Amino acid sequence: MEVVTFGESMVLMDPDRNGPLEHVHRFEKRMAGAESNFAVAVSRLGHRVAWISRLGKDPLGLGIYRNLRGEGVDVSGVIFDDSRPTGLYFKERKGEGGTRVYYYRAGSAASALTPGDVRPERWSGARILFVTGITPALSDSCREAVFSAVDEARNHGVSVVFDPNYRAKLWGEDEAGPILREIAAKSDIVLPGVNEGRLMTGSDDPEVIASTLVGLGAGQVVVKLGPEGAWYRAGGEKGKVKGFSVRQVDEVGAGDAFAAGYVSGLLDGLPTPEAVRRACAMGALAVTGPGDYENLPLREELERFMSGTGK
Ligand code: KDG
Repeated sequence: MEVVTFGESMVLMDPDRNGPLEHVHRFEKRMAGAESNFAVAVSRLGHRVAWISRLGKDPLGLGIYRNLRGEGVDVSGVIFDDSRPTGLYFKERKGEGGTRVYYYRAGSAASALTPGDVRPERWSGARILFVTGITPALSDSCREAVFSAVDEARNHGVSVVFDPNYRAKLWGEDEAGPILREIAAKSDIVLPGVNEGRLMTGSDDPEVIASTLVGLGAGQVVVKLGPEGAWYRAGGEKGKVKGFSVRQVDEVGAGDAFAAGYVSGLLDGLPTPEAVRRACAMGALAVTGPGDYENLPLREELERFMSGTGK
């Protein structure tokens, strides 16, 4: 397995119209979860990826499991829990691709993940471990699982890629800031947005965010700037890469796609600015349609988009 990730996936209830949820009556059932979105993206780009989690032993959990297996993601490390449900989340559409989320995930199967579930023998041979700042917000045992996996990865020479993915509905900034900073300091690659950068460093300036995180111990930092592109710092190299302009339909999932693009660029041995450009293209494509992972491209589609010959 080249890439390993773990975290919570949920069923997403996606409304058929914009506006306050109390007036929406029809929803489409979809799949969501930052790490599984990432895993699908990596798999569609042609790399081997394993996703580890706990799912409820219920139809929602089985649907997620089958869906990911159908996407070519290795799900052999998934544990079904018959005492806790699969998590659920509702999206509210605010127009122009903007969203608000409502979680029904407290006490979910995934929130009972433990360090022992992410056993290193499962991922021997892996080059990358991808973790997000959502998992440590879910429960104490999830937080322990993240720290122990990061330490194990480092001991085994596996590069740790960290997307802070701050979710205000799960925890407050005072609690999240120090934890996210601690994980970032142990990571080889950190992929914050500007808000997450501010949370971890106190600065809104991408260059300062990157240099502060590197000063704390992070290897490389790529700060996401949305449609404007990204600012990177890797070794002695730094600079800005221009983004891609698309019509945004649903903003959720862009960061996961970005991370997958960057990781796939690294696995393919691309120079940093080109890996960042691929990451930006992935982020752009992810927002062009509804759903958190559905619009992720196959490698040929990504190449066509990046060469300007179509989506
Ligand atoms: O990055 C997208 C995810 O945030 C979404 O799919 C759901 O994992 C999710 C979360 O916790 O918000």
